[in-house]
Amino acid sequence: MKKIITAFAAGIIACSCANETYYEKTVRFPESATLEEKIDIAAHVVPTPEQLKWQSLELTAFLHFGMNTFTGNEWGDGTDSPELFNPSELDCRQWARVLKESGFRMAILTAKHHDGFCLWQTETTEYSVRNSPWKNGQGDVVREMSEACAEFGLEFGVYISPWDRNAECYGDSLAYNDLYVRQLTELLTGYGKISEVWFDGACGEGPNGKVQVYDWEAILATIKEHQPQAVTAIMGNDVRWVGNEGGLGRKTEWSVNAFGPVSEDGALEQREQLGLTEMSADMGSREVIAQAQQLYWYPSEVDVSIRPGWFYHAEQDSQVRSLNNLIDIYYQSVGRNSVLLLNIPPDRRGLLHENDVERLTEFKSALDEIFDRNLVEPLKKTWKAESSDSMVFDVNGEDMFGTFLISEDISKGQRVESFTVETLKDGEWELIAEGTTIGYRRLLRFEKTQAEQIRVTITSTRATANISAVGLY
Ligand code: FUL
Repeated sequence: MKKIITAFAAGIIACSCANETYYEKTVRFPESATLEEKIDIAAHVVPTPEQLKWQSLELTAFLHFGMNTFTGNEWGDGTDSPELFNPSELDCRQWARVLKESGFRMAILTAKHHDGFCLWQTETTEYSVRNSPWKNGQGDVVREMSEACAEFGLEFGVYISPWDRNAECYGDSLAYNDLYVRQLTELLTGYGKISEVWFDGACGEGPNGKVQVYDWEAILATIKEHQPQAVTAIMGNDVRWVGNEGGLGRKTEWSVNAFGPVSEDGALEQREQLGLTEMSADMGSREVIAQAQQLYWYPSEVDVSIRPGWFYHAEQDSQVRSLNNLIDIYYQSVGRNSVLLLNIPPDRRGLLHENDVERLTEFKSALDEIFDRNLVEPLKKTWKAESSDSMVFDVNGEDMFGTFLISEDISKGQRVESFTVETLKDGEWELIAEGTTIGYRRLLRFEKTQAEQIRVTITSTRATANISAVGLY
């Protein structure tokens, strides 16, 4: 039976389950902790239920749509006339249907990008769909998309840029924080369930030359109040930016790491002290933990666009990423313990363009084909592995395979530091693949081969590993 207690001690939030103690989302090490104790604590940091649910979605779509779609910009300066926003046949049901059919589980819409133009009927600014010719100013893209997501069974999220190049009060910190919280509140209270709120990190100076100081405490509290199940990303405190926009996750990806969210007390100081940035290759190794005072469950999200731009530009119609490239990105993101956030920008008609739709259809078929049949018998129960434990799986000796899949039950933390995969052919074991971290999912690709058996060895783990799935495709 799982006994959960919540205890507060020196900033530690703990939950005791049977005889193990788990730390939800963050832990501060006792001053006296040895490295060995720190590693054991690291192995018991677990995601919140919301982070766990988010990770299991695997594929999220990003929809960059707004003023830039009509001006051809990537970043508007907030002066373009609302008159320009006029999709001729906007159909959010088409977006949701295509995304659902392509295997996506959530869609995040740019309700407001840096130009400040709001895609919903806001009371906070004149710079919105209300003053556009689209549907005589009566339209609401956020409403249409939230309803379409509900209809097609997708989670719905919003991108609301903190940086606002239209708002006159931007840079007057108190006034703008107030405006921003009101905008968020409208989105969080008027459009049903919101599952992710995406705050990007881009920021500039306001018209008065002042730099905006965001009130993250108030912003995050607003979300907790109205949509407690939503995760917050990037400048938020549940989901971390992977550090590039090229679709490349780390081979060694610790969801439990020393790179804390900006909103957490002491996190920025620790980043500075350990020299960590979003781009750091290593945020969670033993070497980093040895220097850290605090750890976080702060998993990575890989955001990348299917086209060169984040917004739709007709001249990029022929530059939709190739199928092979998308498959590589899948292996480099979902296959590297991350969620893939793939941007598919609707066009000026207000539709996902035919070229993108075709590529998404191919993407779905290709993944279905790769993962069609697991050649090893699935685990019947969690494999509890200590360092150097192996498990052997029968394979029929005839089928070709080139992908290995392994997962940890991350509800009990992320623990595995390294593992190997060997094949048995004609009485000889041969190493065909090896990896470091596993986490929610690790996929390894190798040259297609056959074998009578495969042997999986957990070569190093921080505590008993909880392997929940093994697959061979
Ligand atoms: C960045 C923005 O500046 C880009 O325009 C885009 O929205 C990307 C996803 O995030 O911070």
